[in-house]
Amino acid sequence: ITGKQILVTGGAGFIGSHLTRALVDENDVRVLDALTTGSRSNVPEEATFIEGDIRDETALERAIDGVDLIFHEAALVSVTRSIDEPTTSHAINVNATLALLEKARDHDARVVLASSAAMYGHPETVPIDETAPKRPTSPYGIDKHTVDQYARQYHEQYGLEVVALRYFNVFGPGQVAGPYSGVISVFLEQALAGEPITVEGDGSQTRDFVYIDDIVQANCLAGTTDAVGRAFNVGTGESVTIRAVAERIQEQTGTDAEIVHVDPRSGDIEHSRADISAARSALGFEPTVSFDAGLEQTLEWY
Ligand code: UD2
Repeated sequence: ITGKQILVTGGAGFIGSHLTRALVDENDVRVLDALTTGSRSNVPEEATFIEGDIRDETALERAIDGVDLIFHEAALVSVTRSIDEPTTSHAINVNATLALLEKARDHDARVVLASSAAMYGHPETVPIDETAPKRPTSPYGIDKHTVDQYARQYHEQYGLEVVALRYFNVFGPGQVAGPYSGVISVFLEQALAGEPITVEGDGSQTRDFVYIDDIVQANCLAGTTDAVGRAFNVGTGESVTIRAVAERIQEQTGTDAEIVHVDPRSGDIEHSRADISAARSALGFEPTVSFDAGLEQTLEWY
């Protein structure tokens, strides 16, 4: 993407900051971020930083005014946190996103929306294609399902150029571990600290882990595609068990940390693996980083 006026919401966070760094050389990029989980130091100098919450309509208006392309990455991203705080999840993931779509409509800006595989819930079969039943098992999944539908609606009703990207499990450098963070960052921190690696449940649950560079690739393709008004899975088409993730991390870090099993997580999805044929054919998306290579690069970041 070149020569565009771009807004990245959540641009100080894990996914948003990688995207901002990829865009900033060839475009005018603004970042809107409340710095609740993101950090200012993630935002490159060349980007214009606006500190503000996407729930604040004044901040949102200021951020959107004058842009022609929006990557909407700001969200409450944790499934567990959404179960603890469903109204906060709804306010951020649904209400603020709807306000953003409305402003994008006013300003005729394209929106690339971070949607999620969490909307599928427990799939009947894997791999999961975009037409699979949607039975989300968490407020987070319900919220992402809702905005994914609004995106399509905004295209059909108002002709807004919208693309929804249904991320599977994203990982990579810059994903900071915490109680609400992605499993790979949690396991890596535990392994490096020599603390027990906490597998929730028996570890037989599977996930399709997609490396951050490929998420950036998908977003850049969505920013210019003609295939607007659609939603695409973004994963690798491969999956691994959580137990295997713990073991790979044990090996790659050379830690003495043991793998322990703790209570399974409520609302947890058993199996998840993307069918990415739609993204391949319509966007030209092709994952480039294997799970092991991605893990190595993530480890180097620590
Ligand atoms: C991730 C994303 C979510 C959404 C979804 C799409 C994060 C934080 N969440 O939710 O935003 O896009 O993927 O599919 O990235 N686990 C352990 N031990 C731990 C932590 C987690 O065993 O210490 C397990 C957990 O029970 C689950 C799996 O690892 O089975 C993945 O958990 P997660 O929180 O990384 O991600 P997920 O799939 O709930």
